[in-house]
Order: sequence, then C-alpha cells, then structure tokens
Amino acid sequence: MDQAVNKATTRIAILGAGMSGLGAAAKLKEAGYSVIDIFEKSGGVGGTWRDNTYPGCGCDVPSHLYSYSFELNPDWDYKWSLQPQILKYFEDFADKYDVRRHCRFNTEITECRWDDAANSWTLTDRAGKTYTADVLISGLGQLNIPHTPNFPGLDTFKGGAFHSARWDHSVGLKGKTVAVIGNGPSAVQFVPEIQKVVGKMLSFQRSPAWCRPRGQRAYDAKAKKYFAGADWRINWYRWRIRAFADFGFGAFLQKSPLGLADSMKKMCQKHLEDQVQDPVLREKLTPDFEPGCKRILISDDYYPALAKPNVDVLRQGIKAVTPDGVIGEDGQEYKCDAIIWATGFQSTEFLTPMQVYGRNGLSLNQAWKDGAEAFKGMAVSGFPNLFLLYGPNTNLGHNSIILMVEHQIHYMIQCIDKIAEKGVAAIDVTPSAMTAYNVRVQSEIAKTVWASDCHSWYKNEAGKVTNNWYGKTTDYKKETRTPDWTDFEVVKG
Ligand code: N01
Repeated sequence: MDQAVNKATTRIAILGAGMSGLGAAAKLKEAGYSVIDIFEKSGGVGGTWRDNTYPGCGCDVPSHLYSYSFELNPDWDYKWSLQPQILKYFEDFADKYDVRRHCRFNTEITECRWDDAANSWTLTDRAGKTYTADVLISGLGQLNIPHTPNFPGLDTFKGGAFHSARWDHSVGLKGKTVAVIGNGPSAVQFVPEIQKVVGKMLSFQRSPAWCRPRGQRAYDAKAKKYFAGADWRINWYRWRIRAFADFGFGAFLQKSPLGLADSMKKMCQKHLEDQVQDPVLREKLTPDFEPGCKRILISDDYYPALAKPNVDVLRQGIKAVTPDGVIGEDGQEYKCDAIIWATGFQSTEFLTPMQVYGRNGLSLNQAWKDGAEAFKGMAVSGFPNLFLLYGPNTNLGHNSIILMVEHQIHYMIQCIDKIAEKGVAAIDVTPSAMTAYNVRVQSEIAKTVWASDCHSWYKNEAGKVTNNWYGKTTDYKKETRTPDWTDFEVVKG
C-alpha cells in the first residue's frame, strides 16, 4: 500500500469557510491531503463572524481560548474580543495556512448525494453544476441560518425590518422607535449599543434570561508583549480558562455538586439586583427557569441599558406584524419605525436547506425525522465518508466550541486516513454503534439542566436536546481520541 499516493489523490469537499471548515482544511493539508475544495456560499471566509455585523457583536468566550490551539494570538485587544478582530483572525488564518486557494466562493451547495457504485459524493450547486468528492465534511455548524418567525402580516410592515444576524446598516435607527424581538445572546450585545441612539426601544421578551457579569477588560501593549513573549504563557492562560469552565460545568447538572448551580443562580440574581433598582423592572427581568437551561447571557451593560428611560421592557412575545408596528401577545398594537428580529437560528435543522442523500438514496431528513443525531456528533449511519463538524450534540453552554471542533478534526483525520488506505475507500458507522452512542448521550443529557423545563435552541420541537454535548470538554476529548474500528464498516462500492 502506498498511502502517500492515496492521500495525494483523495478528493475532499468541505462545506463552509467558517471556523470549522478553515481549521479542518489547515489540518488536512498538514496531514498530507491536497485535493481539497471548500464550498462557500458567500464571497469570503469567516462564516458566522462574517455574517454577524451587528453593533457590539463579539464573543462570549474569552478570546485566548476562542482561537485554535495551533494558532495562538497574543494580540487580542480585549478579553472578550469584538467581531472585527475575530473576523480578522480567521482571515489571517486563511492566508497563513494558504486555505483561500482551496475556496470556491459564491458557491452554494444545495444537494449532496452518495453514489453507491462509485463510492463517492456528488455535490450540486445552486447553478446546477456538479462536483465529485471521496469525503464530504460539513463545516456549516449549528447557527448559520437565521430564524425569523413567520408572523401574520410580516410582509406588510412599512418600516425597516431585519434579522440581527443579517444587520441592515442602511436602516437608520437614530431617534426612531425600534422594536427588538427576543433577548438571547445576540440581543444582549446590540441592545446596549443601539439604546444610546434610538428614540425609543420596545424590548419584547417572551421569557427573560439569566445574565451574569462579563468583566470586560482591554489588553494593553504590556499585556500583549507578555503573551507574545512565550507560547507557554498563552497556553497556561488557555488551560486555566478551560479548566475553570469545565469545573463550572457542574452548575449545569440537575444534581449539581458543591452547590455550583446555587452559586451560579445567586451570582445572576445579584447581578440583576446590583444593576436594576426598579423592583417592577427587576421582577419583569427575573427568569422562571433554572440558570443554564438556555444559554446564560454574559453582559455588563445589558441591564443598565434596559433600565434607561427610553426603553420599555415588555414581558411578552408578539402575535402579528402590522404596517405600522407589531401586535403584542396582549393584543395591543405597538407602533414602531423598525423591527429587529433577535430571534435566533434554525439550530436544530443542521444541514437544512441542503438536501443530503446517503446509501440507497436514504435522505438525511428521513434519517433525522425524530431529531438530528450523529455518532460522536460527526458520523451518521447510512452516510459513508460524511463528517459533521460542530454537529448534533456537540454544542457547549460553558466552554469554547473551538476546543470541540479541534477534537473532531483530530478524530476525523484518523477516519480519513483509514478511507485513504488501500482497499478501503469508504467507511460507514454501523447502526448499532450509532444507536448505542445516542442512547448513552440522551441518558446523560437527561441529567443536565438543558433537559429541564424551558424553551431553548438546544432542543427540537419535540423537546429532544439535539444540540448540546452532555459533559466537560475533557470528556469529549477522551471520547474522540482514537476511532474504534469495530464501530465502522467498510463499504464496498
Ligand atoms: O438566539 P437565541 P441568539 N416570538 O435563540 C426569542 C450564539 N451567539 O441569536 O427564549 C418571540 O438564543 C427567544 O425567546 P424564548 C450563542 O451560542 C454567540 O440571541 O424562546 N420571541 C429568545 O429570546 C447563542 O446561544 C455569540 O422565549 C421569540 C430569542 O428570540 C446563539 O448564538 C454571540 C420567538 C432568540 O434567542 C443564539 O443567540 C451571539 C417568537 N416566535 C450569539 N422566537 C458569541 O459570542 C424566538 N424568540 C459566540
């Protein structure tokens, strides 16, 4: 067997030039693969950090950890960096690792179909052009398709309306009455920014969320010089952030050890009490579910913005849109000049709207009719040589997703090496391995706060938690260290 030859000829298609796709391409190149095509719908790299340009957009994971372990950056301006610098990090990464030349920009893949006879994937783009690949990798993640609820009258609104993840900078907000629908991590970042310029803000909150302090800090030249001095300094800092966050994972268990959940709740309650003096507003902003069931908001300036006289917090959702505003759940019309949908993403639909067909024409939608699931979050039985990065049950509520994606890349490359071996060509996770894995995942998730009573993007409509990993990042690292080949079968074309 001459594996080098096979590595050199294995055709790899990656969907998406965001954080996962770029990291995968860089590591695949390092491993000796060279026939790599990255299909990117937009005109540039960066994924979510290119799409989201709302005021105040930033990361709610500290930047020294929200970056690849193999591409440390001593130059972060803030502990929690803002979108322009994060986007630049990924753009610079694409240049340094020479990934751009593998990118096919403005190419949206609409269908991927496994060819049983040829043992390969056929990809079709929106223009109808087809491409062939031996291995298909999705770097689309969980939060790439914005969700705007289809309210009656949506198209009748006369003012400007847009989703937070597709911010329309041409809509002037200065002095205007602006309705913000939703209060998740996106809203919490842009509300303090636009509150300063709008005439009036109507903040519709169907269910207020728990919020903890952020403790933003800038890194001055001295701090950057310290980090630049030696890699171990950043690595030590990364290790501490990761270990502390993993220790705090206990706060997300229903039987929380060491009183961690109570401490988390007390911290959030104190934050609200410290920042909101008005008891009526405080009451409105007090959640009715356990902290962590939805992602905990992290902000120093969200509550103070909501307490400003030009903001009305309405503890209700909306029912409809009119030409002049929105109808609240209380049946009243609230007139406004602009509507901002901070209503999140189609998080549980994963690869949708793309159509994916596996062995014998099996559709992924059909395979996932009871909710998305994958083996180790990456492989789906019946879909050979397909690997999902940031796939089902790999999201975190407490630590950096980049850690998880790096573990996935490490595991996936071992699988692709297997595929490249002489006489293999295609592998598929066995139905029994996939079932056993997901039974275990769901039984562990039942012990976490994500399975408790709240509406969140971690669950599908039936209430199954399809998005989150059940443990610490170190648990997932162990899970993905080395493939057990008895979990896979070799597929003969
Ligand atoms: O979306 P969300 P997001 N009527 O789904 C409400 C990541 N992120 O964009 O809670 C009325 O959290 C919904 O109400 P409810 C991060 O992982 C990362 O804010 O369902 N309201 C909720 O308030 C985050 O978790 C960064 O009752 C409706 C809101 O809309 C994820 O993105 C920064 C509604 C949606 O909140 C999503 O955050 C920003 C309806 N029909 C975001 N439908 C980083 O820093 C929904 N809502 C990495």
